[in-house]
Amino acid sequence: MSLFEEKIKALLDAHNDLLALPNEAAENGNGVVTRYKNPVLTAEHTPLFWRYDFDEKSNPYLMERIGMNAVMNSGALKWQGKYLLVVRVEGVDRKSFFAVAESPNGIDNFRFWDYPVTMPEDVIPATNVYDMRLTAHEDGWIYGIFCAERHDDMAPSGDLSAATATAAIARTKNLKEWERLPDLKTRFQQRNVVLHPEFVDGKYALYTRPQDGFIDTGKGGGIGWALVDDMTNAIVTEEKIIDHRYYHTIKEVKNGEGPHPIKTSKGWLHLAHGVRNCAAGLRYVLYLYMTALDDPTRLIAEPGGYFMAPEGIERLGDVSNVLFSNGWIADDDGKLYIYYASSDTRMHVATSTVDKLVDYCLHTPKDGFSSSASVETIKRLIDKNRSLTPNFSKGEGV
Ligand code: M1P
Repeated sequence: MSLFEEKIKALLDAHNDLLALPNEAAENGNGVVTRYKNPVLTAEHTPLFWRYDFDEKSNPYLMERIGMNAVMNSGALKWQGKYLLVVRVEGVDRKSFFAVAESPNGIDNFRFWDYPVTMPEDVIPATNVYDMRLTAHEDGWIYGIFCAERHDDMAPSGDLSAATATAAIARTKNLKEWERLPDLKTRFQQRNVVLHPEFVDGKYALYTRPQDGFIDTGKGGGIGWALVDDMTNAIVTEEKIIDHRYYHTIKEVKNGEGPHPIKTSKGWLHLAHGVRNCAAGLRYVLYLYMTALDDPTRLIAEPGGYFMAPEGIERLGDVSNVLFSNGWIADDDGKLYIYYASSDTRMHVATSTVDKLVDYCLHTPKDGFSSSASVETIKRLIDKNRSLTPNFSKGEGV
């Protein structure tokens, strides 16, 4: 074996070890979700043949030719018995693209398909695309709605950061060939647009996030709801906010729907992200809420605070202090796989069950919007626990 061949073998062996690494549940969960020790995907999981030219003549030093920077915000779908992620992969050139990775069990052994997704362009090509939400709609198509970002040509000349965010729409039957549909037409810029899986009043229903600017939601914001007649020419004429932002909460600055909600016997179960500002910058956390089965715009449960926030290594990355989720999978037995990215850098899984998260939503106290309200809520729980055991205050209770 030549030295070049030996170097290739060493690369392949190390990569195979990484892909085959078993994942284990982390200890000390809070009873709501179980985290796992390893991320399910990192930039290092991307195939070596996307990154290395294995021809000794053109790459005698066996150097990486195309670098990958991060994998993050991934749509998720159980498909043909496999757990699939449509991953946002970001190259070192700062361009994101989509690539499918699949796992036999949802918690480890995720492997990318050979080629990234070739996503057709809309009339005006996008500079960057990211954060796809997948919906296997009852009309028989699998839709992917994602953000298409373009330079804002209305910005003063020389402003190279000004951009616009639009909800781009594509559909597929096999996750390989994608049909691009026209971008969503709406008065506002949009990110975090998600297709509800069922028709509502015979129409397609979208969760939206109207925003006045590219980053700032401004006066807009909140998770919105809009009905559209036709996904091949989706036009939002009316949009109403169903999940609002509030002062001094985890979603004070902005929020956005995660993946599409899961239908349960007690209502639609939603996963979303909330953003607040602090001296360290924006902090993104995940929260849950529920809406009514007979009217998916009516909130029926608003547990206070976050459900998951960055912990340990999750706090660090390209955009630190961020958890973001746009994909989850509910198995037929009720087991739930929540796929989330930490700090815009890597993908993780956390597991729970639909029943547990419904219980969490229905029994976690609401945000009382003040410190004294929070204290009263805690006191009610203490009183209840004291009534259960006289030795409670000595730490010998329950
Ligand atoms: O950097 C954190 C996230 O910021 C944006 O989310 P939102 O539109 O809610 O502010 C997106 O760019 C998202 O991709 C990113 O993870």
